[in-house]
Amino acid sequence: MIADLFSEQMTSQVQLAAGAYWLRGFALPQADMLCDILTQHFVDNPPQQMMTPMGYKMSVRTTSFGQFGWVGTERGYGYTKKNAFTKQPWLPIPDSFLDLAQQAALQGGYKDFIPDTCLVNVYEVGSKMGLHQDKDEQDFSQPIVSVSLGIPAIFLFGGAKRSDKTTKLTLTHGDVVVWGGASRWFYHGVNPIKPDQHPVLGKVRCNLTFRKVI
Ligand code: MD6
Ligand code: FE
Repeated sequence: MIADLFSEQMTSQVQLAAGAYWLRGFALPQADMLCDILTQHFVDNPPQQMMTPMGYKMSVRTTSFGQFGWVGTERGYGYTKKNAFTKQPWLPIPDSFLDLAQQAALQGGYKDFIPDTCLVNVYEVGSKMGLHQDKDEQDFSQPIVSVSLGIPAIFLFGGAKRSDKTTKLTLTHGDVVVWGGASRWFYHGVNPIKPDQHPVLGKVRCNLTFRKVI
């Protein structure tokens, strides 16, 4: 009974905009398992600091699963079929990750979400991501599903214009944000991560972002 009450408190759904939802605690039941798989993945596919088109190194470190992996270079952002670090194709998205992404999309009203990429971002204290739109994909009919693990982050969710007001959400271990439809192109970003400690991941935040590229 106490456990039930507790888990109810940890899960709630907040609408952020048309087609955008914050699913608090949605991934909590699977969160530790996700962390285990990630930790294994990092051994052979170590997260790398990507570049911005302006020639700066991003503060987050990135790796991927799926048919496509997200890359940032001085020539721009995009997707590649191979990991430039290992020269090998990216490993398939684990079924447990796919199930979670699909369930979260469904909760946001998006049916038949079959992502072909899972971007993994590793944030250390001070890592951040400036306000941007996700527009490196070809299929904008599909939503973005973002899963937070580890220490908290302040996530900024804005509107269609960079200058639109942003909502600040504190995302914690197991939170999921889904956005698509009218909000598929909405600006978003992550404030510099503050020092904290998570029992499983330690001093880092990991973020999984599922998308359909083609
Ligand atoms: C996050 N990441 O790591 C959010 N978008 O919490 C992103 O919004 C993102 O890492 C486009 C391309 C790469 C990203
Ligand atoms: Fe993004």
